[in-house]
Amino acid sequence: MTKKPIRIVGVPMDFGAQHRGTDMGPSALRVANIAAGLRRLGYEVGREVDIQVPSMESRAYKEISNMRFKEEILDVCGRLCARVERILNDGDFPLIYGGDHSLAMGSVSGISNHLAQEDKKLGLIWFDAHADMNTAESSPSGNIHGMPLSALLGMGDPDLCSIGGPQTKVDANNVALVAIRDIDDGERSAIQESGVHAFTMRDIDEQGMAAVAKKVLEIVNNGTDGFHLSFDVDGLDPEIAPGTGTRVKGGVDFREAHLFMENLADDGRLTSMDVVELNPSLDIKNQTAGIVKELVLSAFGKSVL
Ligand SMILES: [Mn+2]
Repeated sequence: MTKKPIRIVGVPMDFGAQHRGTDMGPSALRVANIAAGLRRLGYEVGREVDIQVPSMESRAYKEISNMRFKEEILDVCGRLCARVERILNDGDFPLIYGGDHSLAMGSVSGISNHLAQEDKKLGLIWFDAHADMNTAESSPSGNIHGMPLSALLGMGDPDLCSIGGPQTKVDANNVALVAIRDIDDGERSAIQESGVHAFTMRDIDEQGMAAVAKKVLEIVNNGTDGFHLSFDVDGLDPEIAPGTGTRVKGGVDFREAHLFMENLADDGRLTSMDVVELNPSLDIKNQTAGIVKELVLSAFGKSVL
């Protein structure tokens, strides 16, 4: 596996979430010092940058909205999209520190734009307890972090769907959801109608993570030129990863998560990654950031032998 230089981009944003605090995620990941671990594995890690995000307190509060802070999120995602596209054009690997999951509309749009220049396509792994496939119409909360995957598939609000350009960002055929276990009623039909591939916790329990990882890699590599991992911390079991705002029991355990990441590393076609929804104000002594660090290093090839 070639070791592309890694470029870390912090996105300290919590506009898309219900609970405040994901804006502190990049700091917590830096305290865990993922970059030092990556350098020990032999990667060049460049100077880290942040996308500037205004604080929620500086904005007019919109109490009633089916897309809370839409304008702010569009602005942040548009700038993140351009940044990610530039990093990929330089031949480097973008590693995004979130921030709430709405930022994936920006990062994945940037990858899509980069590959579209050469008529290429991407695959997408959505590791998450949720499907994030609501639209403004179906969302029970109006929180945009529950909508990014539908927007990337071209479903829902036209503005959210058009970050970085009007094209659909990823084919549903090349999308694999992993670890899902909490789906809103409106999302169930969206999953079925869209054609995305969903691997629930039941699939992982019955088939084992090795078999699920193999299927996931077949889906995201089918006719594509690499795949992106959007890693929502809430996909993990809350026992090991308490530092997130939307905890759901019965998630992926430490060994399963490691095995999954090791399989991605062995595959060698991972182009880019987001780590999202880490909320240090809900964590215990930065334990969740520490777990995430170990998993990220596994995805970049850290192994026992
Ligand atoms: Mn999510």
